[in-house]
Amino acid sequence: MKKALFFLLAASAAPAQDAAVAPVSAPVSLPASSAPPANVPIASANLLSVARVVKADGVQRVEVITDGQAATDGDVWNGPMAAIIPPKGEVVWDLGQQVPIEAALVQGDNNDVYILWASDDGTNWKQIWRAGPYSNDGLRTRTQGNLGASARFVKITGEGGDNLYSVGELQLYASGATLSNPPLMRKLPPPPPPAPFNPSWLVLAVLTVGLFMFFTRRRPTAEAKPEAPKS
Ligand SMILES: [Ca+2]
Ligand SMILES: [Ca+2]
Repeated sequence: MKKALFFLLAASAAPAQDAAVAPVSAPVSLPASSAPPANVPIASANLLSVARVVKADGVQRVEVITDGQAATDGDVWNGPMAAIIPPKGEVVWDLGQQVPIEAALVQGDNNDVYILWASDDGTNWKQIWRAGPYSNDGLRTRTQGNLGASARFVKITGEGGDNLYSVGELQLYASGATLSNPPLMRKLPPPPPPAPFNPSWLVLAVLTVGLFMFFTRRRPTAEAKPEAPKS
């Protein structure tokens, strides 16, 4: 009984916390430390990461061109991390607004030329970079700075080579300094599939076991000595 009376007195003596809360409608001034963080500088971003594809007729896996991932250089030209662009095909992006383009990175099939185009209106185009062929096979990364371009629309096309075009990644930067540390994730190629089962090994194993059992059972009879004639 004394314990219950103690808690009753303690509760009545405690300050009413709800009364200390400011009304919801009261103006609130945040301290300086609560200000939102500064935006990530656009100079280090891939301008195509927020672009919209407006044309990609006949292109397979167009989404992998701007997903920020690239296969290891030397990977097969038509693997799952590369978009296949048909001959005379093109991929066109809308960057949303006119932006400066100072540097670019493209990973494409080694034996072709990949051309980067820029446009202010999506109709009149000018070449701003021709990424030439590469000596070694497979997907290969090319980079270029000092482009000094500005565009709202960009596109990439393939030319020359063997008429088989693929692009694993295309990135555009507002600063050439981004080329030293591009926002790019390299992925190792998938492991090769297991070797197919060769039935000839099974046939050889069965024959070996069969021959062993055959000769093992016949040996006592073949080696049995003839019984000596009785005198
Ligand atoms: Ca090619
Ligand atoms: Ca990619």
